[in-house]
Amino acid sequence: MAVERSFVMVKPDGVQRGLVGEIISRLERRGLKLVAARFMAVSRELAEKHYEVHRGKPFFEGLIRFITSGPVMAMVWEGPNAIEVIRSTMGTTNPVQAGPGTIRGDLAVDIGRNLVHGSDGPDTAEKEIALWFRPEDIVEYGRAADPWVV
Ligand code: RTP
Ligand code: MG
Repeated sequence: MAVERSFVMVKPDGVQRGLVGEIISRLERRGLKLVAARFMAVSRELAEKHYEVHRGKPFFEGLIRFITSGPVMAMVWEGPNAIEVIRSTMGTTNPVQAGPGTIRGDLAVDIGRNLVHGSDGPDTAEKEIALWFRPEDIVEYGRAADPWVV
């Protein structure tokens, strides 16, 4: 079992709807550990770098406008298989297909307003963490709960 880190962001819709705590709570209750967090406005430059793979797609411009439209909660979460665990906790990209019990399946209905981002693989996780955080912003610590989770 690999301990991984993933970049997670509560998107502007999640902040505006008052769901930051709900989303953090679901990840905490799953057993994952928060190791970095930054509540921040997103510049166009940062947004374009983050979503570089989508440049040229029809939804790119709208996506950049959306993600820069208000503050986000940027975080790094750690845990066994954290990347896949977070993706499954979030639910599918389009909330219409997301299963009940997932963040998107319970709390969202629109693909362009799907509340949360989580890295989709180890390479993107590493890139995204380096894009949003400095190495010294990531806190290494043990928790009393750790041996009870794994
Ligand atoms: P994210 O990167 O935001 O975590 O979402 P994801 O991996 O589940 O989905 P991805 O394919 O990376 O798409 C990034 C975001 O772009 C918006 N999108 N809109 N057809 C569309 O209108 C469309 N497709 C994607 C979504 O908000 C998606 O989260
Ligand atoms: Mg993605």
